[in-house]
Amino acid sequence: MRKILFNLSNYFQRIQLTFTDFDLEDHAECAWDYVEVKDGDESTAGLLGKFCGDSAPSTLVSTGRFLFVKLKTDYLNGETGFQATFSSLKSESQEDDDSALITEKNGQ
Ligand SMILES: [Ca+2]
Repeated sequence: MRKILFNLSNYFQRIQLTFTDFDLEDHAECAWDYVEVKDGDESTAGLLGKFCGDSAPSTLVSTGRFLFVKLKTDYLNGETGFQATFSSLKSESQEDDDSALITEKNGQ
């Protein structure tokens, strides 16, 4: 099992994860091999999706500065796995803060 926790230092950023290549052992409930993506850190986070098979999930975006990715594989029938890229996005609250600052400056 492999685990990756994206943890941005900026509280006002979100993480965008895009799968560029995806092939895991297929199963109707993804019981054997799968990627699990959670919206937050490991223990408490809500599930954004659990994926297997050979069609790449669509782009996922966290609501905050954490995104957790877990790859689980068993001892049989491995495929090539996955590749993904990530980038950080400004959250809406950051944009609100920016506009508040601008308003404040204009008012001086
Ligand atoms: Ca397997």
